[in-house]
Amino acid sequence: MEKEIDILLQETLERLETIDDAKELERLRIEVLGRKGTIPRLFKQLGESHAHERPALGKILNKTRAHLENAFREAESRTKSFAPQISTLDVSLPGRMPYLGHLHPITQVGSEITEIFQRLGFEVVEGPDVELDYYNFEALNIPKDHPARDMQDTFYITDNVVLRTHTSPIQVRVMEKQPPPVRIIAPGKAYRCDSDMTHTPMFHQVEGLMVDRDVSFADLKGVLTIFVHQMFGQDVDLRFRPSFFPFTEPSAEVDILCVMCRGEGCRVCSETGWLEILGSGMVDPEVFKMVGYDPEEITGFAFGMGIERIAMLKYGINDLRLFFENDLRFLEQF
Ligand code: 2NL
Repeated sequence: MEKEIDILLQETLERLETIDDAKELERLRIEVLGRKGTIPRLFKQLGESHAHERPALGKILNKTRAHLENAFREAESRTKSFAPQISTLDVSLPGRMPYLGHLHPITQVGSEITEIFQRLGFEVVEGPDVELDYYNFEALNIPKDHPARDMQDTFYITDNVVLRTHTSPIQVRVMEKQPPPVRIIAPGKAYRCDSDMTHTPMFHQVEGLMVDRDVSFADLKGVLTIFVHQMFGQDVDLRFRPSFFPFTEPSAEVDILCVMCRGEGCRVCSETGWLEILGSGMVDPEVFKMVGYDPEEITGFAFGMGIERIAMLKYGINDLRLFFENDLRFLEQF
């Protein structure tokens, strides 16, 4: 029996050395130390042995059991530290693609708009977001008591400094600096103290201006028709509808046939069949006088549009706030 105990010990220790899997280790532990395992069987056998050799054999068996329990504990801690790495790391798995960023949809649509006008000979100009009251209002024939200057609409920095409420002051500064001809496009941020479903305190605008001798309303219609067809498609119907702005006379707003219902009338176009996309008009003589141009010699047209609005119509987006939340699930679609 002593021989049998020794063989069990040696064999078990050898098998333990080759095991690195926790399940296999547990199987061996049950086989040797478990309730119906080899060690308990040997203890039972001990009871049947001769009384004179029982104390010595009992001592050996106890020592062997303690030795094996120790060896199993050691093997267990070894499988714990190796096994997870061996079983979960698959070196053949393809790597994860790095996320590629791109321009914001408002930046993309803004560029698309300015590129159309650049191809027609317009030059891109920029200017300060913080403007003098003079360039934002006064020079554009917006008098001191005009509703557009209301504290509710304009962010005032001081009495005569504001956050520009449109990008027109960029164009006033250009006209003040250089004589006609002028053919410019002015993209940028604009600010209004307004926030609801369809307004954000900061939005993006593109304005355009063409000034020379003999620029007519026909030129305005020609240029803006080309723009609408390049932006929304050659087959899109448009109309020029009389309107009013303090800085243009006459003024016209441009509508396109509703992209949702094709003129039938729906919720998007408030049952009119048409969608307003921009405002325009012939530059008011008062504006020319302010920048030192002679209204008897010089004429011109100007227009302005909100980039968010154009982007919403082009992509069928119904909530303006999506552009400002920076949720990648939205932005990734552009
Ligand atoms: C709109 C309407 C418009 C202009 C902007 C302009 C600029 C100068 C002189 C005269 Cl320097 N006019 N800009 C003219 C008509 C309409 O914008 O609905 N914008 C979002």
